[in-house]
Amino acid sequence: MQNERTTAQWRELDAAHHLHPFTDTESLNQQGARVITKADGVFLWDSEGNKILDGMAGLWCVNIGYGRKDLSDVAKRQMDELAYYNTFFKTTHPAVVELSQLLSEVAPKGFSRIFYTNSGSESVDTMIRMVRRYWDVKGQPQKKTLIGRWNGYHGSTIGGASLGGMSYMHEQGDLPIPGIVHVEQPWWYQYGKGMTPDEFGVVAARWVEEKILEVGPDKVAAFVGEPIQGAGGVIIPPSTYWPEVERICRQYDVLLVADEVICGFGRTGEWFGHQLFGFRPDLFTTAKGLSSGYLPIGAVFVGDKVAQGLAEGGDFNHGFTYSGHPVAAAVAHANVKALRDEGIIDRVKNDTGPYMQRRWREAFGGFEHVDDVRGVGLIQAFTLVKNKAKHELFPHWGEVGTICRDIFFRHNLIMRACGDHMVSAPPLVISKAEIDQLIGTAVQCVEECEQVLRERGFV
Ligand code: PXG
Repeated sequence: MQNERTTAQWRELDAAHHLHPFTDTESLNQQGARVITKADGVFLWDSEGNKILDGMAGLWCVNIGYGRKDLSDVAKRQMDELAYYNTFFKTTHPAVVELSQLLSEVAPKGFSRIFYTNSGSESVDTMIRMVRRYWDVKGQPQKKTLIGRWNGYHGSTIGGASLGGMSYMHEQGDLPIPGIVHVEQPWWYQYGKGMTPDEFGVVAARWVEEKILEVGPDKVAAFVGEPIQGAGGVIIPPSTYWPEVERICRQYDVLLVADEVICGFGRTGEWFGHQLFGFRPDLFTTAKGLSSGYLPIGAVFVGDKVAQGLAEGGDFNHGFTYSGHPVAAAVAHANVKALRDEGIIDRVKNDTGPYMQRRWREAFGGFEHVDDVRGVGLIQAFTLVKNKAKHELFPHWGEVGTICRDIFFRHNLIMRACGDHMVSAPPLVISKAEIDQLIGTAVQCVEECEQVLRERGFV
C-alpha cells in the first residue's frame, strides 16, 4: 500500500486528517511526519528508504522484534476460525483460555487470575476500579485513595493520567481526579544528595508512609508504581526502596500495585520487574510486551487475595467489548510462548543484557555532560547534565534532550528523550553486533551533541 503514494503525498494527507498523540499538530505539520513503511528484527525502514535502528522497540513494546511471520500466521488462522466473540455473558473461547493458562504459568505463584484489556491505560483504569471494589467488598468503602508518584507514567485515560505524575498532563483537563495523590519519585541523582543510594531508598520509601499517614491509613486503598519508571526517564530506585515500600504497605493494610506495562515480559531480564527488586505486589498491570505490540492487548494479573475478595462481591461491573479478544489473545499466546521457549528472556538476563550494560557504561561514562549512566537488562539511560561534579541539570528541562534526540534521529537511530534523560529499550532479540552498532552510533551522536551545546552556548 505504501508504494502507491509518494512521501510528500503521505505527509500532506497525514497533516490534513491525522491527529497524532502527544503532538503539537501545527509544528508537526510544518515539518511533516516521518513515514515508516516496514520493519524487520530491530530495524525500521522509512518511505525514503532509510534503514533505522529502533533503539526503543517501537514504544517500549516490540520485545520479540519485528517481522515474526509465525505471529501473523497465528492471527490469520484465528481470524479465519473465530475473529471475534465476547467474554461477557457466560461465554469463553479457546484462545483466551490458552493464554490465561500460559500467563499464570509464567507469572509468579499466586497470580493465577487474569483480566484482559486493550492497552496499558485500560489495565491501569481496570486496576483502579478493582482495588476500590475490593475495599468495598471488604467492608471498608472509605478506603478509596490511590497513591502514585510524580513523574510516574500510567497512561492517558482519565484514571491513568491522574495516577501518573506528569504535571503537563494534569494541566490539561483538571486532573488528577479526586482520590488520587502523589509522592516524590525515588530519583537518587536529584534528591539523594549527601546520602548513599541505599540510605536514600529507605528515605524515599518513607515518603509513601508519610503520605499514608497524612491521608489516613483507613482511607488509602493502594500504592502504585512502576518497578522502574519508564517514560519518566528510566528512574531505577535503589535496591532498598521496594522492600521498604512493601513493608510499609503491609503495615498499614494498603494494597501494593506494580505497573509492569514497560518492565513486564522480559525488559529487565526477569519476566516482571517486581521480581528483579524482590517484592510481591497484590496486583500488576501489563500491556505492550504481552503481544510485543503485534496487536493491542493488556492484562491485569490479580493476586489470590484480591481475586478472592472480588469473588466474594459477586458481579464486578467492568469490562470491554474486546476484553480477551480472540485474535489478540492468540497472538499474545504465541508471543509469550516464544519469549519463553526460545530463551529470549533468559538471554536478556544472562547474555545480551549484561553485555549491553557493560558496553553502555564504558561508552558514555567519559563524556563531560553525560552522567548517571544506568540500566539493567535491556533498558538503559543516561542524563545530560550541565555540571557532573555538582549533579547540576540544565536550566530548561528537556531542551537539551530534544536537541540530542534530533541528532540521534538524523543518524537513523531511535532513542527517546524523556526531559534530559536519553533512554533506550530495544527489542529483546537484539544481537551483540547490533548492540555494538547502537552504541557506536549513539557515541557519535553524543559527541555531536556536546559540540552543538558548546557552539550554542549551553555550556
Ligand atoms: N503504564 C506504563 C508504565 C506505561 O509505560 C501505560 C501504562 C499506558 O499504556 P498505553 O498502552 O495505554 O499507552 C504506559 C505507556 C513514551 C511513552 O513516550 C510511554 C508509554 C506510552 C506512550 C509513550 O515513553 N507508556
